Amino acid sequence: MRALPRLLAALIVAVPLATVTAVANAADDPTPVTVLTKDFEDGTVQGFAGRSAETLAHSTAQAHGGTGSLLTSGRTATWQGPSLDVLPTFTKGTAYTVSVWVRLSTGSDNARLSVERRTGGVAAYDQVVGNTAVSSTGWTQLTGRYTLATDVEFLRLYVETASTTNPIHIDDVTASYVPALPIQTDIPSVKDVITEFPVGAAITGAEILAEHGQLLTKHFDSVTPGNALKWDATEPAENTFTYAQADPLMAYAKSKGLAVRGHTLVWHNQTPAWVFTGADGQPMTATAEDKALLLARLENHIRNVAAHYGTDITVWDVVNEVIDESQSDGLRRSNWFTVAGLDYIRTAFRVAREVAPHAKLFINDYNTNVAAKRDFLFGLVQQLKAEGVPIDGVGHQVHINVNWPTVAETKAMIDKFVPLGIDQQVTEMDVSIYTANSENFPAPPADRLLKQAYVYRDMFALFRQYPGEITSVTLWGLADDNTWLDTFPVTRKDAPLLFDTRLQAKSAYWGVVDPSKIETTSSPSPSNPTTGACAVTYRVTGSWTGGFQGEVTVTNSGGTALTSWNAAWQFTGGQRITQLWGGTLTQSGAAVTVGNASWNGSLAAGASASFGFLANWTGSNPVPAAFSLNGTACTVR
Ligand code: 9MR
Repeated sequence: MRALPRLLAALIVAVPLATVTAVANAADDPTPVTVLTKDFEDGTVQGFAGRSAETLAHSTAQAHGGTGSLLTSGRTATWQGPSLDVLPTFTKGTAYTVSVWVRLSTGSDNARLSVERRTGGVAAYDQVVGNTAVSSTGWTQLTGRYTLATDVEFLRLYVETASTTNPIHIDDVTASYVPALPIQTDIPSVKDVITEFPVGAAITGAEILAEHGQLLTKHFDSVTPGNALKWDATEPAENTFTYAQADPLMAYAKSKGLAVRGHTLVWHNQTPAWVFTGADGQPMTATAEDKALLLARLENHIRNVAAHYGTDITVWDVVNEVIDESQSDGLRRSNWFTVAGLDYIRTAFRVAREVAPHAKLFINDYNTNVAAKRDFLFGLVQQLKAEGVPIDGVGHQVHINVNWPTVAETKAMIDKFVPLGIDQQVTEMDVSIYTANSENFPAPPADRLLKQAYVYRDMFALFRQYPGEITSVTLWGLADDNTWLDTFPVTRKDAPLLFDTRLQAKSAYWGVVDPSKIETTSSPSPSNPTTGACAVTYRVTGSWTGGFQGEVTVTNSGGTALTSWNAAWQFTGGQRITQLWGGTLTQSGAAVTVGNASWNGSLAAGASASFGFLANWTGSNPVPAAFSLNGTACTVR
């Protein structure tokens, strides 16, 4: 059965690379389209209103840009603040970058930017930017991304605070989006190339829409709802079960023939506080009474959630992250464990098997490549299986980075569990481009993307050596535009997946699909001859508060043709490039280096190449004084 798909895969992989890169670059105009601008320069509140009985007024006491801002006073609760109807402005499935400048009239606090949406009269609240320190001494920008995933009849953007009700100034509110690129349809589908096991992606609400849905169904065999099946989403109040988040994902998966990994029935995170509150209203402790109540709640939860989806969910992460290798017995001191000991795990598997006898039942954890953690997990699974607890498999999350762990450690992780004769699945794989919390790249550096491609190549090659043991591999996200690593362990843009923020295949994708293409999809190219002479034109083609667009033309005015080039300059005003086209970007502090793109590296004597970019600035935006091309100083025109 396997030989044929492999042969087909080999044929499909033989697509010439030129076609591939051409598609990625053709329609690539990343100029954002601005759909909302509120500058409060016309003396009005520009359509803003309160969320309750607050007073909104135009103000000239403070202004971020120009002379006016919007002041919201008379707040009697922290959730009250300026709000704007964005129902006519936001379209379902489009990812908006939203920005609001905030300043308090007195004191300091944390502010949040959120969206309230209502469907059928039921309200839900989406956080766009979490708690951010704000004060009366300066302006703070709250900026984040928001994608509406559902049909709504009410949609309002609002600012609130965490603890005080001091008046709030806001100014320069904007929302913009970068038009979606079509997905590449002429590259091999990951699922056709990897035939040893199904390959999946974790998804959130909006990832079944438009281009995201197309990317998902082109490349993947299965999905894991990233948050929609967790306890806080499915049973927010005792015995009140809601499937509003998961049902649309499940229906989509079913209609497209995607398998579903159920994640997760029991976890210490994203579990509402009521679960661990005793009948007396106090936090549960290790009493017989509390334990009985907790296990009854657990049983009721699993009976309802697992039964709701029946045979549509073929694999469940029954318990998640129960190991803590810093404990002498290796068991996480969660509320579950403190109140119920190991019985919570025993109960969870027993009930899950009863309600979902068709499903494979998994124990899932991260850092299972760390020897101490791996060995504790092994010991626990061995013990529970000996007791007859129905564990079918171990889930390795595989949240790793470009430097860690080694393939050998990962191999040891898999080998360890082979003697148990159980399934193993890679459940949440991603490969961060960061190797330290202190790093923060404005754009993924080429060398990190290359390393990442090798990691994906090597890890998939390893997994494919275990077709009998590894029964699926799931990536924790679809593309770099939506990854949990953007806010963990610190807030910064990460790029840990196979497709970039515009859903185009990265070198990481080629690492999985056809490693021979990695080098050719990564630039700048290694050969980098110096040039005799050069000229540079630098133009700011558009500028707005906090941002600008630039265009650079480099000319080879030496006598020798170049096969690749590298332009470099310093941004002395703290400007940061956020997107670049027509080249490959590395920015480290003030130092910017742009290498050629795959199609414009050849520069005959006298020939020019251009690239463009979007950047952020604050304070001032000085034009760089000097440029070099392949290390040679250039004339600035
Ligand atoms: O991807 C999930 C993210 O959106 C949530 O904010 C986060 C918080 O609990 O959980 C993420 O998923 C986690 C998964 O459920 C279990 N392993 C670690 C994942 C990343 O935190």
